[in-house]
Amino acid sequence: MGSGNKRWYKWAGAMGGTTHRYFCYGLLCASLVWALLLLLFLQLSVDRLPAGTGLHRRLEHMSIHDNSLVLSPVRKPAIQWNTHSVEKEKLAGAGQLSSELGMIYSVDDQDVRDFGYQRHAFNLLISNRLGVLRPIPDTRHPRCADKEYPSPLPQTSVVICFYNEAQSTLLRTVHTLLARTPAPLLHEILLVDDASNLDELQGELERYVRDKLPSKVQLVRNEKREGLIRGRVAGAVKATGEVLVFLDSHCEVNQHWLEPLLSRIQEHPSSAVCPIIDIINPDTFSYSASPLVRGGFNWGLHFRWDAVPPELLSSPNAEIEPIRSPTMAGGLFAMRRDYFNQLGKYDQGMDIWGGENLEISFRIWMCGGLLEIIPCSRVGHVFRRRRPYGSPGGHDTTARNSLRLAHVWLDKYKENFFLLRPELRNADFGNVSERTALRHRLGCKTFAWYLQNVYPEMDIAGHGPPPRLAVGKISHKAKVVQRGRIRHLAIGSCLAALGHPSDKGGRVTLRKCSLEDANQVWLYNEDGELILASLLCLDASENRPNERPRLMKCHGSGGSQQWALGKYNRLYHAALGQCLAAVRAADQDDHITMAICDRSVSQQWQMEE
Ligand code: UD2
Ligand code: MN
Repeated sequence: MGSGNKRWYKWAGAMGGTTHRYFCYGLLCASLVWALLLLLFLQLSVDRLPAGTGLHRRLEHMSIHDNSLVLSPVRKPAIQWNTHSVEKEKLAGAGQLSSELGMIYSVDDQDVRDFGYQRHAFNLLISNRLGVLRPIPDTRHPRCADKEYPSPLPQTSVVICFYNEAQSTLLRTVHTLLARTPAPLLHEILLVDDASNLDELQGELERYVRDKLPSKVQLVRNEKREGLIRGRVAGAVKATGEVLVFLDSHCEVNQHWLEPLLSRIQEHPSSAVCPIIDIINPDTFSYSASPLVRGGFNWGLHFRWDAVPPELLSSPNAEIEPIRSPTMAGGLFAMRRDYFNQLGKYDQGMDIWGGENLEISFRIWMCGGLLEIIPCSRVGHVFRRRRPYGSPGGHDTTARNSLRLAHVWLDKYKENFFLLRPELRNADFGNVSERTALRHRLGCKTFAWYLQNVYPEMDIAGHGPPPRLAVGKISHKAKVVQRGRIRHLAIGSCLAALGHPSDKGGRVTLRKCSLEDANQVWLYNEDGELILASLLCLDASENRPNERPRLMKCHGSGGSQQWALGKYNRLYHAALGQCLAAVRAADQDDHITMAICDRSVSQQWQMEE
């Protein structure tokens, strides 16, 4: 380019002065005419694009924001509701997400995304773009569709307690409930606001509930922050349905989720039943099926998922029949309202978050009830990697709540807990006399009985090997779809490790393409991973936009390691909403970084054999 320019000046300079001037005027006029024609053409093409297509939206955003070079302050995310009808949902089928749903088109999009990760620990940009109702795959076992449920079934009050939940996830929880629950079974939905201070959850939410939702949806406000435990009790006290269902505020219920729960409760009134909790990925909002697992715990009094013991899976119908579960995860379950009250609701001395799920699980089993997972009922939940909120005063409420439950329910086995948490032996946990009185009043069995009869797989001494854990690294071997070098089209060099390809955390760079160099050989597999030299995966952390990607151990769970070789030769990173770019800086070495996708030549790559 540079040498081309020099040639042009030489040629122009060789011409006479006047000729030169006329030539320049001519050129200027011609350019103006061309520019006008080009503008006209662009306008016509945009008008002809169907509204909502990627390009249309893209241009719309660019025309508004392209000149805003100054970073704008974090703004309240604007929500564009996709008013999707159930009919439309059926027509669309349970389609997968467009991989470009998280694409950042403007500084405003970037703001929404950053604000979302900070306040909610998930990709708010995608959540907002999904609208209030979207198709999700029917993840039930195929034989669940043949099951028939008795009629009538009891009416249900759904209690959803929330604190600073994003409006889009909260309303999607409500709209999926309205769309996928038979209306006669849904008595009411109680939204309990635990004194949130997010703007969008104040007047705007109140108006939405009043004007856009049926009257069976009600908003109840806690005067001060109570935490999810007392918050749920406040909802349960207001509820008038025969059955209570508790849900987190970022769920999407699936087809026929309620009928299997209610019919089991009808058969067995003193039971608490849970759906299988499907996974909504916090970075991409993709919805995927969870395997059939059950609840357990460890002596640190943390909930964990366990594999279902094989003897419970021996019957031919095991995958569609209720499975007894020693504990519940906590957020999603149903039980009769009278049973919930008679069993002592929750321990209202517990604050904010944690421990209540094990407490109610032990109480159910030890006091004569039944706790089960119902595989034909499925509800998706956004599983976040961190809790985005704290507790007032910054207290560790989980430790205090766990102490309360240990003192009331664990008998001598609380020693196993203190063995792991010696610092809590003399810590304050308030007064539990009401709860111990409740235990006596209900004539509950001992914790030794629970361990022997409900959770015999548990290591009683508090050491030794834990039972088969369901979670952990599932080694995966995704099919390779392409193998080769990744060439930067404009620069002509290939993507390679900056250091040794086995250096974890190492950067990537561009090198002269060479067929001999193993350090330039990438595998692209059906999980969207880009694996260098069969060793490490190209990884761009979801919460670090505009930064340089690294080579990391392949984790097999998408998100930070999921790439799409997409339109305009770009390497798109769905979780981040950005594209891989090579930056040429005069004062610096070239470097590879994540950047807002802009179709420029700096972002064009090609994978070649
Ligand atoms: C899991 C449970 C959750 C609860 C928790 C232990 C699932 C899917 N989730 O945590 O229901 O049992 O373990 O306590 O099993 N909230 C309030 N006020 C607060 C804090 C939270 O209303 O002060 C709401 C929050 O908006 C959400 C619900 O309580 O709707 C659960 O909180 P979470 O989603 O942060 O908890 P999670 O899923 O990590
Ligand atoms: Mn949750």
